[in-house]
Amino acid sequence: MRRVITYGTFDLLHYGHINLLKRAKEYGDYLIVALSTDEFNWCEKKKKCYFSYEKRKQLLEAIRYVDLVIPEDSWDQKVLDIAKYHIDTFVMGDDWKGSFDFISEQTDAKVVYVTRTPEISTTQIKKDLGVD
Ligand code: C2G
Repeated sequence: MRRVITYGTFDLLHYGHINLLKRAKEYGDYLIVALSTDEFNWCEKKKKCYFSYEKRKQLLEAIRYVDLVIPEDSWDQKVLDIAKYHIDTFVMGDDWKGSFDFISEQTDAKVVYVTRTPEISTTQIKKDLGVD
């Protein structure tokens, strides 16, 4: 079984995220999503989520490409996650290109950056809705 992992906040969930998850799943048979906790988002990413971790987890678990959702509560957990879950491929959108190359040096996992869906973002959604 080829195992894939990806990381993110996924709030507000939109089709750019779905594209990412679909593309990530194409690299294997089992996709794990490490979902940023509310605390990690607030303290480390300065992001205030609209949906709580539990609600974002519920949404992700309903997506056909996703097999398991685990918490992301540290920038430094990736190498340990890859060992713990026997990950073959680490996938992120290419807005992160280069940021996680160290993973292929420190683990046997392949690092793949897939094209980010250009025209959609949570920031854009909020702007279009006239909310801050
Ligand atoms: N993404 C995308 N297209 C978009 C928006 C997001 O492909 N229009 C991808 C991002 O590149 C990322 C994933 O969807 O791979 C999740 O995006 P976010 O929820 O914004 O997560 P981020 O803040 O990038 O957190 O440790 C890594 C971090 O947790 C990543």
